Amino acid sequence: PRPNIVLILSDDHSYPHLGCYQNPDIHTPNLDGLAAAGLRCDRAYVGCPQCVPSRATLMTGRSAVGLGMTRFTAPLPREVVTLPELLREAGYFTGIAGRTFHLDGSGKQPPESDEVLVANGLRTFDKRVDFLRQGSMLPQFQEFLGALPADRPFFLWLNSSDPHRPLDDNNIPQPHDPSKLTLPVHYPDTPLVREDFARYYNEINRLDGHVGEVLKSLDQRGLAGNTLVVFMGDNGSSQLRGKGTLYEFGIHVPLLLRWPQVIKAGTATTELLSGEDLAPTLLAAAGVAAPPTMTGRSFLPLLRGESYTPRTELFAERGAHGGGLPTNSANFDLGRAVVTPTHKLIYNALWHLPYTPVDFGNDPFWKDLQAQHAAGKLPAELSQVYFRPQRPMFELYDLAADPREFNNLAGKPECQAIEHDLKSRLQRWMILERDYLPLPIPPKR
Ligand SMILES: [Ca+2]
Repeated sequence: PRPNIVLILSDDHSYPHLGCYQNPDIHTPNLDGLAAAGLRCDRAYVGCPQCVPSRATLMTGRSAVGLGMTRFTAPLPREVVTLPELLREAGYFTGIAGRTFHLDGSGKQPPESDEVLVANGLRTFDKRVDFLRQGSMLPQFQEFLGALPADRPFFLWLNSSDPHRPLDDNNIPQPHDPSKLTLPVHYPDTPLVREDFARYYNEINRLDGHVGEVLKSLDQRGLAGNTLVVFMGDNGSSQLRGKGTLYEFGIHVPLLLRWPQVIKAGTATTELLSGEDLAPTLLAAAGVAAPPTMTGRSFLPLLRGESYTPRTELFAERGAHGGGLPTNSANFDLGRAVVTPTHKLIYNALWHLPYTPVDFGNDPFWKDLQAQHAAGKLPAELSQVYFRPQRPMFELYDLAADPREFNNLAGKPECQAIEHDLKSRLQRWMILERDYLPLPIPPKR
């Protein structure tokens, strides 16, 4: 029989923040159990470091650039067909629930935009699925299960609100102790940074409990055996060099898949996987052909333990964020990145702008870091990374040798060949995706 599919998306969650990724501090028994019963992907990347465009990529198997979704408030064009629609056509009962307000170009729009969206029928998701809800993930999951027709497989996309900011205090019974955490390697170590980070871990622990409830329900209803469960982050953590950036914490996310009888338990892969690959993979799992317009590629062979041609590169895009005016690089930044098995090249088209964090620019730990930088109290290396007045136009990192992405190799004579190779790959992709940014390799004069 065709499998049911449950896709659980966490909101703002970078790769290393799960126990199963050898994180020594965080307590995520349910997600670790999911990984142990299936496939753990160690190098999965999303197409964008922000909700709306990344989710559009996941749902369509295409890049945000190719979709024309680089402005955060853009609605998905009606003519672009999404994963749940293709599954519905093939007989699936389909739903989207939980934190879903960014489907049609983000929730809060001014009346001037609303008017245009309504008059032109640009809010489309209620027509794309059988079951659409916005709100709390767990009760809506139960409601969906209650609405299931007896004779059809189902697809449900469940969107968690965790661990998105604001980070709640006291949200779990046994909170993480800030003083005992091992901070990420690119982090300054201050008491306020530790407190914030512990609160972030607490929200991931709460998310883990919710995932446990979902898995328990599937078990109790006898559905687990024929259900492919996918867990993924929609983009990286709202943390330093995370969400809104093309560094690892911005685009490298957790991805776990459990499918009894098909995926061998306890397996792991270091293959490069892109957010664009999710839709074609889930379609293939359901036996549905992916439309030729999808640029992602199915990794179903990896799930089946069959021979798989590895990706040699993937791409990511940063565009406008939220709905604000372009007053800083949190609201508006233009970047592109290419990632290979060993390296990453970032192209900052708005290199003139300093780094402004997304979602925590007013939080106490960031204000404190700003003050410490101004007083010359931060280590010089960290001051340079977080507070330089302008960024380089190009950044090239050896991801294995330099996981912090601090040592920019762009412009170094000994790295010229690899820099040119990565720029050429990015150039090719930008041409094919009809990117509007200037290409990274200009004509010779
Ligand atoms: Ca997000």
